[in-house]
Amino acid sequence: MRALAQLLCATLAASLSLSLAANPCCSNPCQNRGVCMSTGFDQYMCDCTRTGFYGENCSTPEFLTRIKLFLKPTPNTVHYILTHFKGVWNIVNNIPFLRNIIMRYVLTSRSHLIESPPTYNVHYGYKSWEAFSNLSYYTRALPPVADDCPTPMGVKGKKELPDSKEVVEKFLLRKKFIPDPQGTNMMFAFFAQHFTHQFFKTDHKKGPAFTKGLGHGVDLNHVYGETLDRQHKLRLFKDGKMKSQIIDGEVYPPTVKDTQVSMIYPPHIPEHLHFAVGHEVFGMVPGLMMYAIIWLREHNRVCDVLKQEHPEWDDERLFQTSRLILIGETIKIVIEDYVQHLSGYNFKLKFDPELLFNQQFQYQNRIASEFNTLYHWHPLMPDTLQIDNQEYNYQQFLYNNSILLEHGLTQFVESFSRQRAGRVSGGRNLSPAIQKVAQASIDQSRQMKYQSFNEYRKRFLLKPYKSFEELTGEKEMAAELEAAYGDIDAMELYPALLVEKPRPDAIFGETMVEIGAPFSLKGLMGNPICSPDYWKPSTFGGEVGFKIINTASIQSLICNNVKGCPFTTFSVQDPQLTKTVTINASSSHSELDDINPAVLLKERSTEL
Ligand code: ACD
Repeated sequence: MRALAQLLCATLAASLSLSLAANPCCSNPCQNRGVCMSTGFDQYMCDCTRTGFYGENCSTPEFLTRIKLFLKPTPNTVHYILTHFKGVWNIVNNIPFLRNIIMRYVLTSRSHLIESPPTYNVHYGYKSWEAFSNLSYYTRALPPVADDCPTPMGVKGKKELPDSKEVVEKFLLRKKFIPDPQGTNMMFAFFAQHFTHQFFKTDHKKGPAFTKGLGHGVDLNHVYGETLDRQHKLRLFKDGKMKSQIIDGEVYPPTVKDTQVSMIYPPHIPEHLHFAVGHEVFGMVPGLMMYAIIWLREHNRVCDVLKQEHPEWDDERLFQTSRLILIGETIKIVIEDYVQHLSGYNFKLKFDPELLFNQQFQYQNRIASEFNTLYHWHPLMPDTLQIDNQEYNYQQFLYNNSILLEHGLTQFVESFSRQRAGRVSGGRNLSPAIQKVAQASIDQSRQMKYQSFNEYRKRFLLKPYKSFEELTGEKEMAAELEAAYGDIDAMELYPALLVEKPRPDAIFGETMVEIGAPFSLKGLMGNPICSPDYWKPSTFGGEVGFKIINTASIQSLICNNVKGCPFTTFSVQDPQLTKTVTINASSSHSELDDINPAVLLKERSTEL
């Protein structure tokens, strides 16, 4: 009897110790992007294949790697060079050969950091056919922390993470609005929100790790609808055009009643203001509806241009070709205006798919969860919106399409171009009106088992921070963060991105750019229209369509579609420059086609 009891105890102890033995990969032993694989319950091996490193933990550099590491400047040095020496960059920008070499380097060095084809997702921390083929998951840059790890971040930090509400209140909430030193304006903020809603489309019914955006990139589903059914409801089926209505002589989207397209509007909004567009949430924010209207007008304008060139084409071909042109315009604007603005570089970025034609590059993309989380740039939002000298708080602004009709698009563009957005990194700049969104980002990151901020830094070739002070660049928040998290290696990705010390006079800290840029450039250039078989005039209806893409800018988009061609950029300008000068308000949109924004700016600045 006694012997039996002893045997039982021994078996129990053995099985207990087995189940308690931590998964050896929890401590992230493999360095330099080596892959950790458990071998038995308490052993692991690191797969260092093609990392340029070897050894048990892939920590010894090969000879060539050693030389590369020695010669490679730090990201902060590169950033400094790119954001200074304006005179030198002015020369480089004007020598196509040099500009191309540098742009090619930017594109390849960034996109090589993105696995393509994609690898992990929330349920698969190892390669699997399911993770590759199931498009309804967001992919992952790093596998999730395994369920059997001793702490939420693997082995580092406390057993429990600090309360997410407290994290938001202590470190993210705005005390006083901090304007972005790069001068980012609300035209930028709403462009960002509008543009990213085409590929950040979390399927809340399935959970934060899933997306409804099966195109995983710039497919303009937010203009045309995610499904064929929605697209067909929004189309006119004549001359390739989308349905629209005329209000006070201007083009607006059709109503929900006219299209039977589902949109989210609260019951108190009158039916005639239920505008129907590609994305069902765009009725919520008039800034989003403004861009939806502009792109709708642009689509129908491009159809007119194409029809003139191709009277022989049917509705379907005009529609499909216009869509490809608008995708091209979007990518051009995003690289040359939007990313250019964010970067603060004196080097002039260039959208030219040909730069990659002699490189190894996969024309495919999969949106990563971490990219979605990183892009929660809510500190951009000011406390109130100012339109035409009228101030709107969020309650007055949201779901209020009537203000679009009241002020008109010209006034919207002018006002948003003037209003400064908030700085994103540096901490404590989130409007209380949207604090719930930030809290949800933290909660969802935890649900999706994100690895620590420092693991993400390593994944994107950055040195892990050694202390909270190094992360924030100050002492007060650093001490409070240390008390909350216990260990810098247990700091979470999202709050860290928002409290990180910004680069000098910049909107972001180092990590936001060094992680954000690879996802962005891979996503933009991985679009099929950038591939050698697509990137040619015939894809876009000939030279005329190709030219629309190659000359697109945020200014030309506005000029071609908003009455009076109000001046715009993605940053606030000298107020002298931004005064509206109506250039022949009676001009039809197509007459404005050839307006060159550089000339416009020059004309305006000399006029004033
Ligand atoms: C570089 C270029 C400069 C990068 C500067 C800032 C990048 C920071 C965050 C991402 C910025 C923009 C995102 C734009 C587009 C997203 C497109 C996704 C398409 C699926 O140094 O590399």
